[in-house]
Amino acid sequence: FLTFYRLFHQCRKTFAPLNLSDYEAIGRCEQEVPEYFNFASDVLDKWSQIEKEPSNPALWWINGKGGERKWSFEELGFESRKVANVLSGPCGLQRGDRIIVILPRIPEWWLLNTACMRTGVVFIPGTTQLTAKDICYRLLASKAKCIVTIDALAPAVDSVASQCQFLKTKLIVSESRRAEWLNFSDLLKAAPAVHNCVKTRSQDPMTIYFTSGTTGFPKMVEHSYGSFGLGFFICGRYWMNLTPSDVVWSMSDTGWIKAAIGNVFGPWFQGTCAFVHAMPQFDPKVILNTLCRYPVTTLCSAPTVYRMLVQHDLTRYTFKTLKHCLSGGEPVNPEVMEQWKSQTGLNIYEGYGQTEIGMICGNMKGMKIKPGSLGKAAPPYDVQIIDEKGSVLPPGEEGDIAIKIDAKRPFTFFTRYVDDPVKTASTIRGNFYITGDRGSMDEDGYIWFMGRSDDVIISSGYRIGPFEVESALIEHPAVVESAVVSSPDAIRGEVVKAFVVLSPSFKTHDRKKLACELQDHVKKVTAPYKYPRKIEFVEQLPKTITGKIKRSELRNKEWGQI
Ligand code: BCO
Repeated sequence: FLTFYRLFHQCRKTFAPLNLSDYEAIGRCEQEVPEYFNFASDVLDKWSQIEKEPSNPALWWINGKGGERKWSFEELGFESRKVANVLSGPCGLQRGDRIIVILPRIPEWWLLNTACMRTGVVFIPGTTQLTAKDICYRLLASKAKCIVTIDALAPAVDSVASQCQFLKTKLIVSESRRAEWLNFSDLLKAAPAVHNCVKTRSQDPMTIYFTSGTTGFPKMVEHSYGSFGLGFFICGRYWMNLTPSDVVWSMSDTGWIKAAIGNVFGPWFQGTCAFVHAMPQFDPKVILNTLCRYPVTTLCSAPTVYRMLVQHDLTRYTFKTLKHCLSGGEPVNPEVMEQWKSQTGLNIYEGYGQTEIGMICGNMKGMKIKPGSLGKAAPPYDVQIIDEKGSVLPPGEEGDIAIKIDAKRPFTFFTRYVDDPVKTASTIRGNFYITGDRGSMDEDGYIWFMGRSDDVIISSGYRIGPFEVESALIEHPAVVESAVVSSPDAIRGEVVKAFVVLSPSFKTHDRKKLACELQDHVKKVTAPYKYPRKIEFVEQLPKTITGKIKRSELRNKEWGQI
């Protein structure tokens, strides 16, 4: 059937306009966003009809143990149409339904992502570090009808499934069968190959990310077909500097927007190969050896990864084809850029953005890099530094990093925090969207990051809400109360630090052992990346007159500002 299918597509190749200059004009807001847009049918299927030279695959996946899969755009189309039929057939999903996909870096994640676009099912990715409690919260908050995961996480899902009244279907990606779960590969084998992609409006919801804030549990950031698909064109072309002959390796976990930028929309808009290493455990040597063995031209990673890589003697490695390096998710220090450059000859081009708004600043290829700066505003954004009244500040003055929105929101913005209009509205001050980050702009328009204006912790590129960690800690009998703040760290930029007040019966316990016990406890209750890497036991916490914990006082002490 595949041979027939290929022949059929071969015949269609000449009728395949993919007008990238239109998408560029839309990305720059020089052309209206089309009423209808679907990345699968308007971009991926168009690439599959174009004779590309060189014929790089669309997806190149390896697992480091000999496992490898390479799919052309055509094969990606073929497989993802079958997955679309799995979703709308046996999984019983309809357009607008929501699906939670918690998968490691395996090819099925890319198929499901694409299949959701084809069916109009709203894709909600999650990191595999999520615990049963995190999963339960996400299932209830999103009202997802289906969840997809692997063997390792199926017991966690089963342990909470009975509490999740909206959940109808569990789909497992596994070699073995599990009771009450549909098996992905069984269904894929039986699925028909023909599927008509739904026609989606640019404003239709496409994906939801759970993202942490200062208060409460993670909020649902909703993106549309326009904001997500069209929104990443400029980023892929100018920041990532991608062409059809490039091979980009973006290391992000599949649960974060960075995976969408670096592994899906950024590369695939430009016809570029997305290279993926399964890498279940982070290992700098594996990264360095992979760069020596595979023709990766573009590397995209969190600064923490670069910090870990420069601990090694990089001159011992000869990277096969690497020519462009990118970082994002947290600030990269000038020293690390310097070390990377002196050992590899390559610059690191920093990009800055958020789950809500994609990439808003960047060091585009060819631009002068000012180490330590986030670069300049990226089209279509007008980024400014403003004061608390919403007035633009002059160069050099510290204020809120904000985006001018004028009459209408940039089309690249998230549509809303689902079920939270108050929170959605709170991001706007006058004519500006407030990022929650503080910074300044220099005379040349470069933005300099200073820190968060709230209590959110950015550690190793993760956005961590202190409330989530404090809520996990309080579940331990030793903890009376705690305050969680950021603390400086040479490798991770900042780490989570918990100030803990112990209950009387635990005061005589071995503090070192107790700290480890609390760390393990947090890793079990919530996603382990949030665990407090530093713990200090205190008699009491600083509080306001109304009893509110003064996290800022503790944070300032950590960062030496008191
Ligand atoms: O460091 P530890 O060993 O003490 O702890 C680690 C893990 O060992 C532990 N853990 C993981 N799974 C566990 C577990 N413990 C118990 N049970 C389990 N099942 O938890 C800790 C997790 O920390 P980690 O994820 O930082 O691990 P690691 O191996 O040090 O990874 C380093 C990085 C740099 C690869 C990782 O931190 C990372 O991927 N960071 C980047 C995050 C990212 O992509 N952020 C971008 C978000 S999108 C965005 O910012 C918008 C931009 C437009």
